[in-house]
Amino acid sequence: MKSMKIGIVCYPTYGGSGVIATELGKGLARRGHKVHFITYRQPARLLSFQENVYYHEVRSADYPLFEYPPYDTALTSKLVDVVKYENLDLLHVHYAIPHATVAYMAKKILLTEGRYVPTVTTLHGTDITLVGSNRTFAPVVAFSINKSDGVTAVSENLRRQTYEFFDINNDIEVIHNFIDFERFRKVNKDHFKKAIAPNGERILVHTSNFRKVKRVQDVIKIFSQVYEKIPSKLLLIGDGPDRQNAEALCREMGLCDEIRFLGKQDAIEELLAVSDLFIMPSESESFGLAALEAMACEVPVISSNIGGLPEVNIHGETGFLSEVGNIDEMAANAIQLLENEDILNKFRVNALEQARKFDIENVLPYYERYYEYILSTKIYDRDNVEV
Ligand code: GMT
Repeated sequence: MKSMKIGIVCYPTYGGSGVIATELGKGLARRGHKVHFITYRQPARLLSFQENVYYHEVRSADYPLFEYPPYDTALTSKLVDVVKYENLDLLHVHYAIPHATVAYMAKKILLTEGRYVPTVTTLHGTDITLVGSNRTFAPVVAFSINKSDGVTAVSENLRRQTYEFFDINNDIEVIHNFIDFERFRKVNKDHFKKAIAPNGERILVHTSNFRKVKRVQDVIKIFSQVYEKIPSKLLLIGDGPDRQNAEALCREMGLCDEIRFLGKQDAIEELLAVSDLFIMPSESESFGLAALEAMACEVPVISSNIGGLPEVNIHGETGFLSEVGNIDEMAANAIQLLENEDILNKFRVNALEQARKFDIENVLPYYERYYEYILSTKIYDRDNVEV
């Protein structure tokens, strides 16, 4: 396959879309493509040197007149620059807002100079389900999706929802989230286990950005029911707006000694490696990358039956799914699994087997073929303007 020069635009934060974008870029670079990341801060998973990886920082202008620094304008200018001077073949933007819109603008500017660059937008979830469907953004989101040369969604469910919420006349290809087994696999971390659960207690775990949509309080309430029946500990990994409320609930329930708030952690896989059960009671979840990470480390999942989660977590095989907010059922399912070592082990094996379907090594060629297809279609200008 011919090596390509690909620009990747993403949020550099700990969120799932940034993680997927960064790992995708690193994976493509390993396969010989030149990958240029363009964003406002070095992405969390891009801190060490890698062959074929480049990073371009976007700096927003600061001026007393601007109450809100015009990031979109700065990003557009940077994209025009990088496409021109690094001679990029394609721009792949992650998260529709504002990236798909900015990519369209950059493409149009470049067209005025006779330079064509196709754009691919990957929809990750909240850009459609929470933010995108907001009236303020909706017309711009729909327009930008329609003007992208290629559009991918991270689950069948997200694809369906995008067509339901917006007036979309573009094809949407489903390319699921993926996992790197080099990193996410069960490793022996017995010393961690002894420190966290000194008396052989079961370990339950939840990782998220502690936003309302993650329903972290439900995690604590589920744990409280499990704890009544089974000696256990709960690890809460991540940070965000709901952490204070979660801490207050732990105090109210008298569970402070059993629940540990670990904050943001880099080596999540080491904590997953000692965990018995992953809890994801989200209100909305386009895919549930955190659940996949757990499954790759042989941890079964108790989750809500929402969004793309049923495409990842198979009910009665890799874990259990319940309606959002059905804490009693989630707790009962958790207890059923944790009580029986044989069943738990069976679910562990199934979780790993299911996770293998999302191996990054299989997904990378999929993206390459998709890029090649987009490059070969060459719709120079979706507005039908002569160039
Ligand atoms: O989960 C979050 O709130 C972060 C968010 C993001 O865009 O960074 O994650 C979304 O994208 C992930 C990667 O594609 C998906 O695995 C998550 O399910 C999705 N989150 C939601 O839909 C709530």
